[in-house]
Amino acid sequence: MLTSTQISSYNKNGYLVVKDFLSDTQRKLLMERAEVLIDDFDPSSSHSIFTTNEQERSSDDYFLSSGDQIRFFFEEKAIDSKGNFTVPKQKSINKIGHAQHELDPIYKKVINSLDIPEIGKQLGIQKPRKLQSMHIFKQPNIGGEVGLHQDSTFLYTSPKSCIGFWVALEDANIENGCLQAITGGHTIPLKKRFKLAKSGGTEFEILDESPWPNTALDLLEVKAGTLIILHGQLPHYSAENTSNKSRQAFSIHLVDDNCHYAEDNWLQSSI
Ligand SMILES: O=C(O)CCC(=O)C(=O)O
Repeated sequence: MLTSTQISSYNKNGYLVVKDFLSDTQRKLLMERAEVLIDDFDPSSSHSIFTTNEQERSSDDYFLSSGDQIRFFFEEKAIDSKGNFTVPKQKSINKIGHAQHELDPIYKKVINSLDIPEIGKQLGIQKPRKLQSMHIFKQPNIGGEVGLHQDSTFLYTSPKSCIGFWVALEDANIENGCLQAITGGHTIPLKKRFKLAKSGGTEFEILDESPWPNTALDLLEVKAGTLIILHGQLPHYSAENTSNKSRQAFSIHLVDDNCHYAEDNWLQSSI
């Protein structure tokens, strides 16, 4: 649970860093489980790349129907122009998502042992719903950039309620593509929504035309086990990982079930 000082800090900055949120045992459980899931995954069954540049953000059926599944998305640079893998399978995955918190016994047990819903309530969510989980790899040398974005763009409710819980499974720093954020930027209006288009596929709806403020991003360098709580309107980013160290993280997003979940959000889940 958070102290009143931590809650004030979150409200002021739009994010909060909480050290030692996950134990070494819990981190290892998640990382070892991911390895087993990847071993069991047949890469010939899908070539879905998670393109981290927002304009090209993956919107194939495999991605769009992953809200209540456990699916595997490749790093863009893991597959060459001829469709051949440039790295071994374990090093090719950008992320696993988006429902392992419900469907996988090990993820579920670890996540349910954390007081994420209670913290969500402290931060204003009345009826917390764990909507989406992601195991993010930021693979050595090829880990893709994640463009500056606000999470409510992708998980939209009325009123807006999304909060991201991002946990470093390994040390995250400038070398391997740690998170970066505009401190206090959660007061910036939501720029756009990513949604299902009536004609099929997905589209962005522009909500606010103004440019991002000309402010430097703050580096959120953290040790393994640290939680970073991200307000749904906080602009955040991570650079490519050009180092030879991975930067694994686990994230889960809460929304308030008392708020209206948009029918045209890309993520639709039946669980
Ligand atoms: O892990 C990253 O590099 C980005 C994660 C992110 O932006 C998110 O979970 O919203």
